Amino acid sequence: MAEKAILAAVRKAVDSARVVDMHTHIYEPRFGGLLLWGIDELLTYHYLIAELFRARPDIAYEKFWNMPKPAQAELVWKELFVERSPVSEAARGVVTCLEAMGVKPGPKALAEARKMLAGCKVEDHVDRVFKLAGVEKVVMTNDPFDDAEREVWLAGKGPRDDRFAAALRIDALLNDWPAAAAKMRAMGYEPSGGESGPDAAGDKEVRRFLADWKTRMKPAYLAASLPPVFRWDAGDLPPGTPARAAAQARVFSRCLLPFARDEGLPVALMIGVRKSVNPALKLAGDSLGRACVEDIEALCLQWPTVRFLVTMLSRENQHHLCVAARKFGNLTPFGCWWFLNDPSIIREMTAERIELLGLSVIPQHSDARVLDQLIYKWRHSREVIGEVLAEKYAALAKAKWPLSAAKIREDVERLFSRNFREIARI
Ligand code: FIX
Ligand code: ZN
Repeated sequence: MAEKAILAAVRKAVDSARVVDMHTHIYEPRFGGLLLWGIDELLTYHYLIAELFRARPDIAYEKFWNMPKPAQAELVWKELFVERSPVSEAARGVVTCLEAMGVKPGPKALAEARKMLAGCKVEDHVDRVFKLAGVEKVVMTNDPFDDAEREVWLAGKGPRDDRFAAALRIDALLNDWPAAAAKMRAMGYEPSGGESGPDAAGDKEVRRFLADWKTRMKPAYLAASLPPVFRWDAGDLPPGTPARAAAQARVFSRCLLPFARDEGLPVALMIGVRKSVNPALKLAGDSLGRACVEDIEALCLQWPTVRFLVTMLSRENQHHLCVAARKFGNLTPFGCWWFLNDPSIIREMTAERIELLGLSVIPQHSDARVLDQLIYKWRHSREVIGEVLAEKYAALAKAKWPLSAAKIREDVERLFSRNFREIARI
């Protein structure tokens, strides 16, 4: 194939690939208000709120939080889209969404978008956004410790929309054992043990809890977000280990990992978040820290039958994570998470992943919190991932390797859906 034809074939394959988005915070419409959508939700996304306070550090946090959401959205629009050009990734994302939905981008677009979406049925908007984003299926983030969400699951309101897979998210169990144990007791479980985690009987109750929610949710994987430093092995607790770390290690090694192994469930670990570095920013107040990839290597070595999906929040961890994945076939890096989901870093991460791991990675997830974000998060990512892939195929062609549009399509499908489907067995 001539280079021009290759570039066109790669661009076509990447832009038309049907995506399975393995990590989002969006919900099926049956979850009601938990599914965020529309222009006011787009503008009050926590990424943009952080950027608003950079543009207007004079605004008191509480004053902003006490404003009704439409007023918050109007303030973000004024400061980041009218007073300034929306050049940041999160702001440009809103512009991409507006343009894709047929709203003429510009200072008047907020009013026009509100008018266009007013009275729109959420189910129709789901269909429209999935089509515009080229997304076939998303994985939700489902937290049994969230009271509002738990009610929906317990009510058993169906039928489920099979475009939305579940993920059983158990941060609370790992990162705040005493509070999780209290909630489990209120749900009718007996997680015996103390501040430092469950005892033997408590381990059984935690596994019963996990089994009940696995039956209810039918999750694609178990998921947890972890701080940069975390303990996962109760066997190596030095004397004087703080109770919180001891509890985390006990729940991880005596409940979560054996359960995942026995049930054949993949474990998705999102590592490196430092919660509430600036509490006044609420969801926008989290930051990151460099984690220890050696711990992930040890985890993969000790649990060889568990399939680990790992994303890390620090740019400095990415290369070592790729090398670790070369050592362990049960480790698959995924996504350019959160502060890494920017074209300049997606380009760097995708190139080093393809160079070190070939087609055996999951290059992206959206982390969409607002339904409409699927449009921009995937359009922006396809743009960059396509450029990186085109360069690799052009180099193959230069060395006279035979290429075809069909083979390129097949390769691209692995990256955008097949690798995840095979790991999650969905
Ligand atoms: O832990 C997570 O799932 C993170 O992705 C979120 O907590 C975070 O707020 C987010 O949405 C980042 O994109
Ligand atoms: Zn997330």
